[in-house]
Amino acid sequence: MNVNIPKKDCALVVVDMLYDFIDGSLACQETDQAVAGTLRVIEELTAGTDPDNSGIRSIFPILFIRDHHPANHCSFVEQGGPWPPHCVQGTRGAEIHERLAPYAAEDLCFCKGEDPEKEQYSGFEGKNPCGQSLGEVLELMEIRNVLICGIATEYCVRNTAEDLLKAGFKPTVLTDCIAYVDAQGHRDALEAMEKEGIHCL
Ligand code: VGL
Ligand code: ZN
Repeated sequence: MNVNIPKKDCALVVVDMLYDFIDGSLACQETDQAVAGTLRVIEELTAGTDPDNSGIRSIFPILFIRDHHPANHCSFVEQGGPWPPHCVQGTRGAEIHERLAPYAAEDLCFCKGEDPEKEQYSGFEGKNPCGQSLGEVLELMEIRNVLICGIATEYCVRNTAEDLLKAGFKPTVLTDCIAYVDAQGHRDALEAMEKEGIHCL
């Protein structure tokens, strides 16, 4: 994919590319393609533009969202919620995919779903280790254009994109880089997002 979007004022947000959504307890569909697509996009966005081919890659802001639940989270079936236990703090299932993890700076990782009583699909209010939210950090970085990839289209990707739009950012969902729970749900979510004014590229 060619991301024909100006890199100026732009960041990539990688949503929930965590093992439980990739191959674990809540494994989604098309996750291998989504991870590979995300790696391709990162390669493109960080490709060096230096004329002497020094091999130095450019800096491009990449922010990560992590579903990060306590073991008794309300969204788990045992607590009456809809999901099997997933992304429990301290487990492999809550870790970022190993090919993507090298790009994840600690202060640009935002955890959500940490309150046992609250479902939190959107990454917008996710918090980094300093307690800053994704929205706040994007503001501080003077980012306007936000590319979004990740899992799952119908839940965290959609909710994050909608919150970004509401807050005045320009979200673009990268459709080669997202995975989903249900194929029809995925298509419906893309259609709904387009109608709302979220660019799906
Ligand atoms: C998600 C189901 C449960 C998501 C999180 O991030 O899309 N989906 N928890
Ligand atoms: Zn969750």
